Amino acid sequence: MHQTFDAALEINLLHANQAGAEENRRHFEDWGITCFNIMSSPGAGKTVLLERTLEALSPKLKIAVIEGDMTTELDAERLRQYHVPVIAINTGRSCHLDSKMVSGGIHRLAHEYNPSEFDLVLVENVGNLVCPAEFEVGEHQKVALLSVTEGEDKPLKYPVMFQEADCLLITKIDLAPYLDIDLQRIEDNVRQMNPNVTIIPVSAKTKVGLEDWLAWIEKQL
Ligand SMILES: Nc1nc2c(ncn2[C@@H]2O[C@H](COP(=O)(O)OP(=O)(O)OP(=O)(O)O)[C@@H](O)[C@H]2O)c(=O)[nH]1
Ligand SMILES: [Mg+2]
Repeated sequence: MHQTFDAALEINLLHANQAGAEENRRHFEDWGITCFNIMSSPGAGKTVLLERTLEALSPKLKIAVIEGDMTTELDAERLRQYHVPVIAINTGRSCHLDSKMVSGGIHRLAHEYNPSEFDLVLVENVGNLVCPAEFEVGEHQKVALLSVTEGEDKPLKYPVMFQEADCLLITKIDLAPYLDIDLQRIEDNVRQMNPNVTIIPVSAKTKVGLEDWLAWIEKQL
């Protein structure tokens, strides 16, 4: 009885979230904005990747960031140094952004700026390899990061994130020589979950692979 009730509640929750995500996407499209939802475990390198991305692209593209964190504005403050609008959303006890929270961020962006001026909105989700993949926020593409330090088996153990991703970045590849890790096995495990996903190995530290990531972004616009 309880299980049926819980399942029905979860379905309603996801339906309501989906409707909100579609409304957010309509706003983005009215304004000519492409939106990426960037997701990973805590510490896989989302904010550093955004720093390198803003450094490279913000001179030629008009970019805004929606930064999801449970309690702090630490990541938002890091990204504000790149002179782009960064809308910080604290999710409190929630382990992911949902479409309603992002809708609040979109309204703040539209209130403070002319949204039609933007080309790209980058949403950094809360660090979590499970829940963010279930809740669309209105993005056009889902970008997942998996760092080499997390282990080759993660695509098999946490499949939804890898099934949902349009682009999968294998991050921190500069650390691979110091670990007992097989990059090819990571790729094979990702492909087992999602045969057509774009896979880009990168290091934000040495900048290896960054050109491929930037080229992928430009292709989506
Ligand atoms: N060696 C190395 N370290 C990296 C790389 N990218 C990120 N890091 C380090 O990994 C740590 C976490 O990076 P963040 O960018 O803060 O990770 P995050 O995914 O934004 O973390 P949360 O927002 O807390 O989920 C930091 O100490 C970074 O310096 C990389 O390419 N190579
Ligand atoms: Mg971060």
